[in-house]
Amino acid sequence: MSDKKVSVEFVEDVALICIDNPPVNASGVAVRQGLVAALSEIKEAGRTKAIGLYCAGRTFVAGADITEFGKPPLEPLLPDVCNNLEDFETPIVAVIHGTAMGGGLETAMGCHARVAVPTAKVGLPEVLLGVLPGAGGTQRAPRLSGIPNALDLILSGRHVPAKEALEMGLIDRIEEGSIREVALAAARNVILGKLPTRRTCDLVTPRDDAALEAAMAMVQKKHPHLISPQKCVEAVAASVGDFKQGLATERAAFMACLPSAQSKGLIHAFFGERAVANIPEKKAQARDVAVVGVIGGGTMGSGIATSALMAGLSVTLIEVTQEALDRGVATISANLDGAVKRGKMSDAKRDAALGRLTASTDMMTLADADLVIEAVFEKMEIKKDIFAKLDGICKEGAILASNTSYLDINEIAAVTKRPADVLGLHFFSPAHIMKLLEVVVGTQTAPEVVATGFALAKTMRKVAVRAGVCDGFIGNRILGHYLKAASYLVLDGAHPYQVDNALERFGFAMGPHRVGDLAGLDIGYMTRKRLAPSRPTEERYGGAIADQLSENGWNGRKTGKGYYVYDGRETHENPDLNVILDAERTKAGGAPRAFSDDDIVDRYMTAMISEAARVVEDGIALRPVDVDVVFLMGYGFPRFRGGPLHYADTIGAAALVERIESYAKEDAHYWQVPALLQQMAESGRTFADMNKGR
Ligand code: T1G
Repeated sequence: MSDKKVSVEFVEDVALICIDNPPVNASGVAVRQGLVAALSEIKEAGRTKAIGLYCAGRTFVAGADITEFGKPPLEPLLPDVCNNLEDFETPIVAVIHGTAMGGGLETAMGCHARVAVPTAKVGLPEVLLGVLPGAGGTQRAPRLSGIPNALDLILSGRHVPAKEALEMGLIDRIEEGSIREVALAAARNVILGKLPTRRTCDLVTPRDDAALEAAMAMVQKKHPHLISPQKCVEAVAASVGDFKQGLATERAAFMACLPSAQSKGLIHAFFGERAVANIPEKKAQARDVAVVGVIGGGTMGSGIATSALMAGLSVTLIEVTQEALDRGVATISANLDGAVKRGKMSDAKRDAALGRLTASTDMMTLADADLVIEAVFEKMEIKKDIFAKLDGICKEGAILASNTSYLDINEIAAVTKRPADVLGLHFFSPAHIMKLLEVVVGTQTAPEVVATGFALAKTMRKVAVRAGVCDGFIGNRILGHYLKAASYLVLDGAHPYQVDNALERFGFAMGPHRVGDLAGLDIGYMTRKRLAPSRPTEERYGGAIADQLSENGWNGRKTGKGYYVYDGRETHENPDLNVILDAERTKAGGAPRAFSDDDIVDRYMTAMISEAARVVEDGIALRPVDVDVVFLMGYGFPRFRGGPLHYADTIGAAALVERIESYAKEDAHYWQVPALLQQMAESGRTFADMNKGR
């Protein structure tokens, strides 16, 4: 197959330019060079009256080639290619299918008209990568659709369906048919005067200072940490003036964002969410899953059932009593209503989903399920009893999964005669909203069962990360470790509110105490009691303050009081907290001292990175990026920082080792240098190096 990315086909007085650069026709340098060459070829031929530009494969250009970011720019640059298209003397019609994103839509806006098939979507999602449309998008979109629409598109990064794009003025027509035929017909319509064309740069953007001011205020409030949203607004503002000056303003803004750590973090996140699908079992044949059994209709079970129903699967929900079953069904129904309210599904789809739900108190109903997910109490004995029963009930080849958040999958598998069909599917609450799924692989889990877990995640529009078996797998194991660091900070003098505020300024959606109140402080309380027998004697106990809160019945939001007091939608400081802090600090015998916000962030992050390094070292996570994706998708880690181990590379292993060694002077048991980090400090290897090619 020729590696030519762009071809020209002459059909009488029409020329068709076809871009063919799988998988998504990203406009890498070969595509850009090919487009320039195609225009020269057409000019040379001299007989063309109109041009149709379209793409082969599943989509129109999905954007600039993000893999080129951070490397020396290769001519011709995309902005120049878009200007070449616009300046070309023969009218060009872009024909859009799939998703014309970023540089793809910019390429289309550089053309003289745009036609889309009904299923096409367009967007300018560059802000999600920490940059902004850098090939004229901030100047052409406002000229075509006005400043409010352009700001909506550019600041949200959302995918706009063809019909809405037509209403916005981004496209001119919607036509059915095969892409090449639509392109040929569109070009012919130009020649017949049936499809008007114009240079976008000749249009004038209507002033709208109010929209610009409102947008700037919104991004400063909503994204105080981020650079590119404000730069987006500034660039769009320039679109009311001279076009070439506007392009220069856009270029400057783009170049201010591109080298930023934020953009590097967001791009790491983008590729990371795809890299985690690269597992050893990738080639194994996943089993078909049409009917999913869910045991337990509590928060998790009903959330999992909702997610499966929304993905088009049939669900059999099992509970022990009719009352519990009714509660589960009611929760599922409420979850689906919420999805309709959020515009995630239509009424009809909601009704169809409920039609696929079977609810029963009889486990025999699971006999024909393809995969069963147990989501009951986190008690090993209860789970073992259920898996032993399932083993006898479920058909051969059915997969048995536990939603346990930390228990040993191997121990559960051992009570069945089918350990190869057993794995962990650890969903995150609320399961019908959170995208992360830890697929926990037991020592005997068969490759096709792992592959089925990943296929199920894709069906449920979740991101699966492969995890080995240990207490807490990837996320909760690391969480348990760094929460101890937070508790030591508080015992040593930092106020819980200062810890929360410092970490929220770092970029976390919520600090650990606010998260604890939201999840329920009793969860941590029960975990500490569960782990108490195995806690090493030399380990400093940090849970006394949280224990006091739980023993007072103050378990957070659900009880109206925890670290904070909750009054409806209002959150206030807990006036009884300081007495507990003083009492427990006195009991601990330390001398409370002040910590700066930086101290707090450094200790918290160093603790997180240390345990994350051990999780990689132990092979519980396949790669560092897998840990990053777990924390980005499941623990509110700030996306622009790329995840704990991407962030670790910005500090450097040697500096991290130094920090741990200095902290170890206070607590040599807790602060130990992970062997992997020590090796990295000596060799200069980075976590990014460990991700390469894996
Ligand atoms: N560059 C390079 N590779 C890309 C890519 C891109 N723009 N988009 C996708 N891929 C890879 C992806 O990593 C995966 O690789 C494969 O293609 C399939 O992707 C100047 C500067 C288009 C909605 O942000 O949103 O233009 O894992 O699994 O689910 O203003 O891809 O198979 O090896 O996501 O069908 C702006 C990013 C770029 C769009 C398709 N564009 N892409 O989703 O497939 S910046 C974007 C997407 C820019 C200009 C600026 C999605 C998709 P692998 P996939 P999908």
